[in-house]
Amino acid sequence: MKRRNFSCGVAALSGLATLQPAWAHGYRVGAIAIDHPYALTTMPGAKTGAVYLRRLRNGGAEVDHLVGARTPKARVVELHRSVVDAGVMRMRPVDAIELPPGRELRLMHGGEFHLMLIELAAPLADGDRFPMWLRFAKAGEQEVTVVTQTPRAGSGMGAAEHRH
Ligand SMILES: [Cu+2]
Repeated sequence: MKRRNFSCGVAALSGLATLQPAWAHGYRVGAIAIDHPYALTTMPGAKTGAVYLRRLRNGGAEVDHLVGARTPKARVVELHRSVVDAGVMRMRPVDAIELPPGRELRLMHGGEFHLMLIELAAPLADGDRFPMWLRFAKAGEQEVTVVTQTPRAGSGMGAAEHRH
């Protein structure tokens, strides 16, 4: 299952690279590099949404953790992990996402981790940009701009993953 999710993420990545190169954006805080924060569009009336990071890289020599996030777009942001439970994909809040030294992690739709927006102030529309602060245990806090985009037809994993 994990392998299948990974190839799905790669497919979405290549789609972004060819269709919307102008959207690529990145940030750095301490030893942590944050590549392309994005959200997927939500249905009208939706109370939850999700934010993803194309890549999170710890270039330092020590482990760090993503421990939280906040944005004016939602009352609360939770760190979520998708797990397969008796054949059904479920999301569970986690306290932290580990970033081992010298490693990179993909937090893409269809993947293992995402940032869940709880009680959205308004639905997320294609092209919306909004600020989010990511908090790392060691590196500290970094403001990023999240770009909202429509999932590519055929990737299909995002919608399925977000049933609570
Ligand atoms: Cu979630």
